Amino acid sequence: MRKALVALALTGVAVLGTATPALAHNVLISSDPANGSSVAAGPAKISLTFDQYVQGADVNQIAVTGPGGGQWAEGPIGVVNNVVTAPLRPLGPAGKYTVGYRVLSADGHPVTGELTFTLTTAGTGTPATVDAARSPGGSSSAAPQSSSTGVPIWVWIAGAVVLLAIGLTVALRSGRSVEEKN
Ligand SMILES: [Cu+2]
Repeated sequence: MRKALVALALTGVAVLGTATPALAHNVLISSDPANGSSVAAGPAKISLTFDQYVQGADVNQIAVTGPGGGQWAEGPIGVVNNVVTAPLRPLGPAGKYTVGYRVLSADGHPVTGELTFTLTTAGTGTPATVDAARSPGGSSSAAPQSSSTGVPIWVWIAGAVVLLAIGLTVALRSGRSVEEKN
């Protein structure tokens, strides 16, 4: 019995010890337009594909910044499993467009990144007046994001299991009545 508890405690410690590296954040695996690509006409939308599903959340954002700082993404952001999309306005000046994103990983952490594509032929569009595409129902850009950086609940559960196991081990070690029953 004691051996089992110690083993359980050690397992819990091992799980906690490897929690951070084992739970990888979402990684962008492809996009449309592709990073570094050139397009002759502005695409209707930006599409980002991740290695794991993305959580639908207000923190999801995609901003597309064009030459001269104009903003070209226009919400709402769509999330379907591991693909996040943002509608684009018809693009304007030729040049480099930077796609910046922040999405909520499957593990509950926000991840950010950016990629670029080049518009080779100027379009007739004009930039947006809002600064980024947002999730449906997304609140203002001033919304607090503290809740998205919390430790996943299972870490607390694993920690509680470890503490319980250690507590039981100590109790068994010092508890005479329990020893006599065995
Ligand atoms: Cu994470």
